[in-house]
Amino acid sequence: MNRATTNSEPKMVTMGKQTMEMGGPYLGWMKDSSDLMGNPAGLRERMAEDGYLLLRGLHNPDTVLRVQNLMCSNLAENDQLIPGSNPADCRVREGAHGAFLGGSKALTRSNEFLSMVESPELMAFFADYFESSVITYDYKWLRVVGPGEFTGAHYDVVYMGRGTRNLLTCWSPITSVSLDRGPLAVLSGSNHLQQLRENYGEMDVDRDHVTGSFSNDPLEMIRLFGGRWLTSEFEPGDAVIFGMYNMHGSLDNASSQFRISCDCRYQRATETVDERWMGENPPAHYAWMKGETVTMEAARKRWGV
Ligand SMILES: O=C(O)CCC(=O)C(=O)O
Repeated sequence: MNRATTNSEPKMVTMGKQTMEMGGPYLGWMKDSSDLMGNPAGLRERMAEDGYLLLRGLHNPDTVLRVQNLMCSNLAENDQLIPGSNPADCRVREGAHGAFLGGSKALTRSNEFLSMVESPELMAFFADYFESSVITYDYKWLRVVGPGEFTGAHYDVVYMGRGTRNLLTCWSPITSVSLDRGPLAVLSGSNHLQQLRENYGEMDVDRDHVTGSFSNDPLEMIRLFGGRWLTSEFEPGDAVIFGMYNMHGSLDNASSQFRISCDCRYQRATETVDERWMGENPPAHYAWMKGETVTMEAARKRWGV
């Protein structure tokens, strides 16, 4: 079930400032795979087909709400919200912007946050999925996305591909995310683009000094690769899990509220890890966007895409 408002007016949204109609040729709903929870073989099969799993209530919503509370209080204390407004509404103060809080120790190492993204239930879910003991990267990606902001289309492998490629991203909303509040979007069929895996998908942003997003133009992506963008509305507790070769980004945050979400990584404990994301002080990206950088446009010319 998707949580769209159902009225007869076509719902128009934007991604990278390009307008698309919800349910039209370029944008549709993600498939809900929640009915497969408890059936790891079914989940793996769905993942192999679709490249993503939308799972409602994967996290305990109360645990997520505690993180929401922490984040909203932090935004209020830092004068990012409209004075006097309810912090839980995340109403953005004039002139305030979103922030990437990946690696922030105060937030991502807090008990509240770790109780959500390293909960015994979540680790057990991944252990069942992988049929193995599992680990999660110590570094956590935490995003506060402001009005007008969005994420361009990319494969995660270009940012974290030095260990096993059998690494999963778990994207989790911390606030409610309506269609207007910049939800995650995936490009259907993008997990089956063999050639793209072999050129773009072999890139490493720190080694190659290349900007990471393949494109900020969602319609160009469809012209090049076919498929449709798929998205959903989300509530705390929901998650979307996908692999390293799933093209994704987000719709524009067209609301006046921050969208808060996190994306964390899980893999078999027995496989190699990308050391940039491990340890008490993960090195993280050490060369990306530093010094001379090759534009994605130039890299794409070289690959002929
Ligand atoms: O939340 C977003 O805007 C982007 C998320 C993302 O790129 C990821 O989960 O890998």
